[in-house]
Amino acid sequence: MLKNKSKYVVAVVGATGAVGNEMMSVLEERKFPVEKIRLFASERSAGKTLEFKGEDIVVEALNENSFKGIDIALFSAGAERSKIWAPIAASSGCVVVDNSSQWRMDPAIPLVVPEVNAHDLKWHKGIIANPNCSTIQMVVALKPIHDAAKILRVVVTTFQAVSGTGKKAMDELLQQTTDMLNFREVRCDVYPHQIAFNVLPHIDKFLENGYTKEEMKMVNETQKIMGDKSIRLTATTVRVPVFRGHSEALNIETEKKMTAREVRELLSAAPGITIFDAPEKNVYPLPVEISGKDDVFVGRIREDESIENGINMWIVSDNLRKGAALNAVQIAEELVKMSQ
Ligand code: NAP
Ligand code: 12T
Repeated sequence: MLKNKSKYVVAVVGATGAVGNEMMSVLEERKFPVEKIRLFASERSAGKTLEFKGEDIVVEALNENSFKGIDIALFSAGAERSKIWAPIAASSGCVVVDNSSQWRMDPAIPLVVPEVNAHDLKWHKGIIANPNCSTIQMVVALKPIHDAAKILRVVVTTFQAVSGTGKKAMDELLQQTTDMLNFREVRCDVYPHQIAFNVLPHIDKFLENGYTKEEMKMVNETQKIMGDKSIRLTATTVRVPVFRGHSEALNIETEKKMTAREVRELLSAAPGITIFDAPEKNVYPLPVEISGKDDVFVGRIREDESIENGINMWIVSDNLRKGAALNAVQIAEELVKMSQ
């Protein structure tokens, strides 16, 4: 449990990465009560400095004693690191908010999107899992609809930015794009195929059932966060040559009929959602427009005319903000509220 303090010692594990860097910005912007920040990354980065609130902070490598005196640790250094270090941190009395996939489906660990299931924070035992980026933005939009009309089934297709994979993937998209424009040969290191000027129906590893891990994360994490195993969901996750911002096309079937107008009104009053839905003015959410913003943006809301009770919509959010760093900091903010 987090102690009641006016300021906290906060660690960012994976501080040199795409998500870790964003975590530092979000902590600073939202004026999280930081007494002291400690930054961790691999041994390769130990000794480097990163700026937090105008001050240069030295990056450290992890060791068994690293977490002594730390109140909250935001982890974003990959599942293998979380597997080893999150339990060590938790046993030093530190509360861990973990961004990796390591603990998400562990029944003893809450998986939280504050707009949806902040109540699950009550039963944490030192580690809280932050969901997958594609799941987070989707459940923010699904929750109000589920409460109003009970969702029976969701069919989702994602269009995911390369920043979801990390810094190296952003460099690869930039490099391949410049190589293509200069008639040079393209090299592929991060993805199995060229991502520049291409679309890859493949995110994370393939599983026995023909789906990717990313697709199955969307199924399993949605049921856990919404606390409802009866929601049926099927996903196709696709990588597109976009730097920041995941887009998703959703088809939602509900028990109770909702008109497009009712859904628009419901979502515009819901926390964390902004509606961009004026097709007559070419207004709909776009990754380049919402990059760096906090909300989940929803547009193209319309009835599915092929079934009785169906809604189609388009949702876009910044995968490094709400999809990762912002959601983690919001969880930490909830923990602070609960401790007071
Ligand atoms: P990234 O840009 O590649 O950064 C990886 C970070 O991990 C770097 O700070 C790296 O440090 C650090 N690291 C690597 N090996 C380490 C080690 N042995 N010990 C300590 N630190 C180590 O990746 P990213 O996009 O920020 O993602 C990082 C994590 O966040 C992954 O677990 C990923 O699954 C998760 N993630 C979650 C979501 C989500 O859906 N919520 C979204 C994106 C990412 P160096 O710079 O020293 O190598
Ligand atoms: N492979 O947090 O490549 O489970 O975009 C998030 C993003 C895993 C995760 C990606 C990934 C995760 C990606």
